[in-house]
This record gives sequence, structure tokens and C-alpha cells, in this order.
Amino acid sequence: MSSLEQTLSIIKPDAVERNLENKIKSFFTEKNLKILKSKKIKISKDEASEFYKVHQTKPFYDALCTYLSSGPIIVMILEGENAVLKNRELMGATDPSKAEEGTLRKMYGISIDKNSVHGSDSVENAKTEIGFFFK
Ligand code: IDP
Ligand code: MG
Repeated sequence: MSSLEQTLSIIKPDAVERNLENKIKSFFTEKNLKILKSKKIKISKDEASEFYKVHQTKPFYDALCTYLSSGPIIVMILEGENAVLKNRELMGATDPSKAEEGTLRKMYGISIDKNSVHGSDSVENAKTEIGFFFK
């Protein structure tokens, strides 16, 4: 079954810093995920804490929020057939050392915390996350 979906993608500070924006964007468009909207922003730690609040009980929560607010990020709405799952597949596993060959995190991720990209994990969460960044 296929359905046209939108998902939120973020190019995280480690990847923006290494000028990977264009490479990552081309990767998505070559795989038929259309970039509907894109903006480069820097968020505050409070905003990062709100965005990642599902992780508030995790031991890495504070470091994660500090990290996401540490430098510019690119937030994007991607659209395509099964875009949510497709983006997750293109990203690869959370830990780059466990990600499959050819995935973004395998190619560009530095470590489990500096793993270059974020992607919504469900259609429901995609709606919430898109609403968070694109009012
Ligand atoms: P995801 O980004 O693959 O969806 P999540 O489990 O939702 O992974 O975690 C959100 C982010 O938190 C990850 O992308 C990663 O940057 C960070 N993270 C997850 N697990 C760990 C960990 O065990 N140590 C440090 N950072 C982590
Ligand atoms: Mg997640």
C-alpha cells in the first residue's frame, strides 16, 4: 500500500557545519522525496527541549537538547510516497556505526549523538513536528 505523506527532516548542526546541506538535499530528491519547504534556523535550548520532550526521561536528554541548539540547523518538509518510513530508511540506524551502507548516517554520521539527520518516526509525529517548525 502506498500513500502520499509529508515528514519532517532536520539536518543537524554537525552536518550543517560540514557543509553537507546540498549533498543531503540532493540525496533526498534523487530518491523521490520532494523538499516542499526548507529553512536554516538556530533554535534555543528551550525550543530544543520542547521538540525532543518525548525523550525527557532519557539520560541523554540534556546533552541532546544542548546539541540541537548548538548551531544552525536546516528544517525541511519532505513529501513523497510513504515519506515517513522512506526517510527513516534513507537515514539509517540511530547509531551510525550500526547504520547500513548507503544510508545518510552511515555516510555522514560521526557518532550516536552527532548523527547528522533527524526524521519523524510516524505520520502522527510528522504532523506535530511539521507544525512545530512551520506554523
Ligand atoms: P532517532 O533520531 O533515530 O529517531 P531517537 O531514539 O528518537 O533516535 O533519539 C533521538 C536522538 O537522540 C538521536 O538521533 C540521537 O542524536 C540521540 N540519542 C539517541 N540515543 C542516544 C544515546 O544512547 N546516547 C546519546 N544520544 C542518543
Ligand atoms: Mg526519534
